[in-house]
Order: sequence, then structure tokens, then C-alpha cells
Amino acid sequence: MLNLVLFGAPGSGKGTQSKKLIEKYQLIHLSTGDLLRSEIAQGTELGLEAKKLMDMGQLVPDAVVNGMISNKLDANKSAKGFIFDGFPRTVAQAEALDQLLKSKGSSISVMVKLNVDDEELMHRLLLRGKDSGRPDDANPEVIKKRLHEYHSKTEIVGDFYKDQNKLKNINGIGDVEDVFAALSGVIDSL
Ligand code: B4P
Repeated sequence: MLNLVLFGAPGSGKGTQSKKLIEKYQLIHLSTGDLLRSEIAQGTELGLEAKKLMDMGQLVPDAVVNGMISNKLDANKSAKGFIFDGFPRTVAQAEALDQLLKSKGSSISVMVKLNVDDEELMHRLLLRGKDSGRPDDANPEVIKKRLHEYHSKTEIVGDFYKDQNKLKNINGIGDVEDVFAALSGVIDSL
């Protein structure tokens, strides 16, 4: 199985690159952001709770996202592999994911980190906010909060995989196709 963690700050291109990767490698795409937005769209209790936090740029509790990922792994038992997009975002989530995969006789193959500076991230998210309809992209203060959450709680997850010799860094700035070529190069080298 090929299990890829696509890692990076909000707006670093995880969603953009995931769309291209699933086509090329036939992997199942698991985006906790998309799963949460689907809960919001359906108006579930979980979605209503998550929306309050997401609209403020805060992370949703670990137990909520861990549960969603566990359900999705169970629902895709014959998958060739998974792209984890936007998950894990805390060390507790990374530990939970390791345990979940271990219980299925599997593990993370690689984490690829898309490196993009905060100025470019702010620019991209505000640009997307103009037509995405996403409340968390529309307000610079909310974007700042998301970047703060990333630097204070999420960035450290890179070290978790670095310690396992699974972290690969790539430049996330530049043409989408060039970033994709760098990403594919990492996967093809496995
Ligand atoms: P996510 O949905 O994961 O969203 P994201 O991090 O903002 O976006 P992504 O990195 O995928 O950016 P994209 O490719 O779209 O999270 C939203 C919220 O959900 C979080 O704030 C949190 O509240 C909650 N949440 C999700 N997962 C969670 C978890 N595990 N635990 C707790 N809470 C969780 O790119 C952005 C823009 O850049 C696009 O407009 C794109 O076109 C553009 N772009 C991409 N690549 C580019 C390039 N190379 N050059 C120029 N522009 C580019």
C-alpha cells in the first residue's frame, strides 16, 4: 500500500495537488477539511460544532477528525493506498493514525511537505476567498489565526515523521505543474 501524508500550511496546495495525485496513482483521497465541509453542508450536529471552530480559524477536536478517518479507512478496505490531506494536524492525530494503520497491518509510506511562506499563503487564500464562498478564506484575521494554529500545533507534526525518516520537503512555490512534478518524483522514488 502507498500511504502518503500531504503536509503543509493552509493554502500550501494540498487540495490542489491531491486532485492530480489521485488521478495519476489511483489512491483514495481523504481530506479532513472536505469531510468537515460535507458535514456542515448536511447540517449534522458534528458539522454545526465544527463550523463554529472552522469559521474562527481554529482546529476541530482530535477525537472528531480521528473518528472520521477511522470510518473512511474501514469503508475502503480494498484501496491501493490513501492520500491524507490536512490530516494529521496535531501530534495526537499523528499517533492515532499510526495506531489505526498498524491495526490494519499498514503504515505511512512518506510525508511530503509543501513549503510556502506566509506572505504567499495569505495572498493565495484571500484570492480563493473572493469566489470560493469559504468563510475561513474571506477574512485576513481568520487566515492569520489559521497560520498561527499551523505554526503552533501542526508544523511540529513534520518532526514526528522526520524522526521516522519519512519526511520529504519540496518547494510549494511556483507553477502547479512544477510542484506536481517534484511530488511525483518523490513518490516514484519509493
Ligand atoms: P483544509 O480544508 O485542510 O484547507 P486548507 O489547509 O486551507 O487548504 P489547502 O492546503 O488544501 O489549500 P489548496 O490546495 O486548496 O482546512 C480547513 C479547516 O478545517 C481548518 O482550518 C480546520 O479548522 C479544519 N480542519 C481540517 N482538518 C483538520 C484536522 N485534521 N484537525 C483539526 N481541524 C481540521 O490551495 C489554496 C489556494 O492556493 C487555492 O486557491 C489554489 O488554487 C491556490 N494554489 C494552489 N497551488 C498553487 C500554486 N502552486 N501557485 C499558486 N496558487 C496555488
